[in-house]
Amino acid sequence: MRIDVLTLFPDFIAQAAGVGVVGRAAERGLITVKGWNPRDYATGNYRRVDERPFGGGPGMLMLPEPLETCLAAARTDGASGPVIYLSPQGPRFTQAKARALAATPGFLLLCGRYEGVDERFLEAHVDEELSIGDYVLSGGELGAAVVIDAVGRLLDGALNDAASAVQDSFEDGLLDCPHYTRSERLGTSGVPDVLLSGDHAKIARWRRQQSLGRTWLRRPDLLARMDLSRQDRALLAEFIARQVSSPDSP
Ligand code: 9WO
Repeated sequence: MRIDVLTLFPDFIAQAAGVGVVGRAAERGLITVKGWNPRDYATGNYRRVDERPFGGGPGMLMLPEPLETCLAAARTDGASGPVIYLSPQGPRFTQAKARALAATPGFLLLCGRYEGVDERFLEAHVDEELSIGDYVLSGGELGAAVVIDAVGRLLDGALNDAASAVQDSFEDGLLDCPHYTRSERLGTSGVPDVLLSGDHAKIARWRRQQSLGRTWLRRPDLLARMDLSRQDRALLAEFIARQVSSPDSP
């Protein structure tokens, strides 16, 4: 997969995509993340990339010309796929969207700065908008880093253990179960007995029940849209019954 990022801060993107699971995926040749700086395509002695808005008001906008030349350079270099603009105006970026993007050969991410991008550039060149949440940042780079991380770790071979991707929070629409380390200092105190039992079927059942229960407690909106199996409904019913009889147990 190839991801090309149009940004005034390509170093930030390179850093974010260079560590951890995604960094390793890049070393393995599974993903290439390339930054493109509109500043490098700006003209004039000052290489300006910003300009004042028509209609007045505070702040500056990103000039369309350097963005257009920059995008053309990325395309000539082989960048392919849709141009995605990170902005709070877009539909929410979700795990489902991460899966969909991970199944494509690549895409481009446009990171805005200042008060935004000239609308005519967006109309002409942007295929999709994505928001990572309802807050205003100082630029799209953190959003781009989130998308690259969520997508990159889903690529085949990115995770050392394929099972860990399946176990993840959200991969099956549920929240994660609690985890306990084999800590020398803490020992086994406070660790649920079932995890020390060695009974793997029982452990799997407990984890599934915790996932269902936590989702019910913390994100009932997620459960409402799901279609649980009979077994899952039974596990959840048992969790809820226990919750009612001892509401303060974990
Ligand atoms: C609007 C605005 C109005 C008055 C004064 C300052 C202002 N800044 C902005 C604004 O929305 N700035 C954006 C900063 C311009 C485009 C890039 N920026 C951005 C992207 N902020 N937050 C995001 C973002 C991206 C993805 N998901 C969530 C937030």
